[in-house]
Amino acid sequence: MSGRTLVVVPTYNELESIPGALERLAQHAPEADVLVVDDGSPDGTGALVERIAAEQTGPRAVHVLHRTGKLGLGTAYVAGFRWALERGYDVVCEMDADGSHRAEDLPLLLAALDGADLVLGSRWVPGGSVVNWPKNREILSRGANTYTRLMLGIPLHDATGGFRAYRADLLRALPLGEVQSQGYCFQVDMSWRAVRAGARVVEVPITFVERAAGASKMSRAIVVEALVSVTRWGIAERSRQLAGAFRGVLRRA
Ligand SMILES: Nc1nc2c(ncn2[C@@H]2O[C@H](COP(=O)(O)OP(=O)(O)OP(=O)(O)O)[C@@H](O)[C@H]2O)c(=O)[nH]1
Ligand SMILES: [Mg+2]
Repeated sequence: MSGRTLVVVPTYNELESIPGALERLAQHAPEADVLVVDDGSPDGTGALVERIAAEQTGPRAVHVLHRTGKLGLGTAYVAGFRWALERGYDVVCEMDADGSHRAEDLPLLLAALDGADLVLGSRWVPGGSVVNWPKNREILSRGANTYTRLMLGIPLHDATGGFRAYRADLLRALPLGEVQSQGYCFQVDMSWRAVRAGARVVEVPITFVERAAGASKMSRAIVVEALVSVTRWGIAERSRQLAGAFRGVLRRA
């Protein structure tokens, strides 16, 4: 899909990874502007991105949104989405800074947006893959996605992934102020809200590469948040469906 595109990249201590990520984006998606949302990284990621932004010579602009401290991935993305909507971007993408999401896959996501409102870069559809991921991470991710699909009844194979492209119109239609989730849960929350809003959500295969430098921010708390929320949402959804069916039976009786 054409139109002005912004790639939102959240960072917390990604000093080693962010220069390469920005370089590869310039190479593979030269028209897309970038917004790095940095949570006051103690390693100086924010200041480094400021320097890189000032040196840009190509067609794209690099911006930095500095936040005061580590406020979480969900609020970082919501802040980035708001920033994009205020500036009239047509397409807003999410991408990690750590090299796991390959800039060369971004044009595939953007192309698929022609027939969709939200495109998910997916590890768990035919053609998708993970590189250098420990077996336990793969089992966790596959398991979490199967559980999410069954609990919520949505036909998505990688609702926890954070490499995606949104039409700005969809983001405008979703109640961003209501989204409390962080971590993987944020990605599931947004996918589910999109499906319930009637959006066209499609998945395209990506190759996901384990980070080569820096530390993961994945934690037990992030996994528990996702598990608890998906279970809660699933039960609420089933109760709604049951109540609807029950009302139907009563009407017919
Ligand atoms: N602004 C901001 N960025 C964050 C925060 N937590 C994580 N990030 C960034 O979000 C992206 C994904 O975080 P990762 O640590 O790679 O987490 P992950 O991809 O789920 O886990 P790994 O597979 O271990 O890398 C990276 O670019 C992080 O720097 C946060 O609280 N605030
Ligand atoms: Mg990562």
